[in-house]
Amino acid sequence: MKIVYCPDHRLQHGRAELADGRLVPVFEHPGRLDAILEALHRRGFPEPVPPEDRGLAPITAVHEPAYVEFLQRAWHDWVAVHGPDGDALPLSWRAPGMREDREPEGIDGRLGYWSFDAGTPITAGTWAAASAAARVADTARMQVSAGARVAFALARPPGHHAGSRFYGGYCFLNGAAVAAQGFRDAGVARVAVLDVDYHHGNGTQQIFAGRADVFTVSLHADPSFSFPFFLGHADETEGGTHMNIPLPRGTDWLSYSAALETALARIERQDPGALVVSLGVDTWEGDPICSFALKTTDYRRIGRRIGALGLPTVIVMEGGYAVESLGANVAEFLEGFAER
Ligand code: SS9
Ligand code: ZN
Repeated sequence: MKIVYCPDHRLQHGRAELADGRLVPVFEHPGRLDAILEALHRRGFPEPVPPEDRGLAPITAVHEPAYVEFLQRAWHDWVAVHGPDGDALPLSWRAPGMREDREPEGIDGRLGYWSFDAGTPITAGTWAAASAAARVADTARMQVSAGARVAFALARPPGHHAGSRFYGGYCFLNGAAVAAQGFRDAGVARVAVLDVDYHHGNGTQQIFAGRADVFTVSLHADPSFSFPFFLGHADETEGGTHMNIPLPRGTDWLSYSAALETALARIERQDPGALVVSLGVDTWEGDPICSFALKTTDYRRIGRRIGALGLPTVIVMEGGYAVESLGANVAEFLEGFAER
């Protein structure tokens, strides 16, 4: 198993997010990857390799250039108005009936224009960290295109909530989408993306909506009670190119495994030439911001089951906020994947 990693993830370390009516320390922080790296090292996984830099092309293959330019400039523009002492957080968004066609000029308006939540701070290092994460996913995909059976993109900030022209849910650039589009551009006719993060992969769904060449599937907490709230219901099939499996609070292995079988059967029917897995382990029973009930040993079973598809696979790290168990949960998944 190839593991790709870049220490520049540390450059994204927000001070605060708005959660449950309070500004609280961010849940998505550099210590998450420290914990995973340490667990993989201890269990004898191969040492990670650094990403290659192929410029902006892999990013603009799935994100609008104007959005990418906004991300590159946002901190600079924020500091010019508000100074460097707080994170850049949006406070206002357009509602139905308001203008979609006019990007505001000031940074406060532009933050709202390009985002969908107030939990995703932009900092001095956001662009550097998010673009490094995209390079990690791109390089993992290149490793698989070059013949590796599986590569793990050990990256943060995560990506599956980021769409072609919006950020939110701790995500800025969609690494799973970069990898899936990379497979397509390398000649794979049909690619599948399987998102097992607790949260619905709304960015990935939006980026590939209606595209028969990239089939996307997401298993997640029902948006009727969980973030991202406004996408992720079962009736969103995007003309047969997408599948959502929303699940209730308290979902444990018994019901999760049944949903996983449904997703895998659908992927097999699609007969893809490559698979991208959005791996979130915030489905763990002790996650501080989620409400599923999977156990550490369940991740081995999930990994084994996905690995049994036998597809060339890129695994992209997404969520998981219980730092004490992150390493074990990810390692169990990867070991299960590599079995057989
Ligand atoms: C927690 C706020 C939740 C969004 C979570 C995004 C997870 C990405 N009180 N904010 S995997
Ligand atoms: Zn999540």
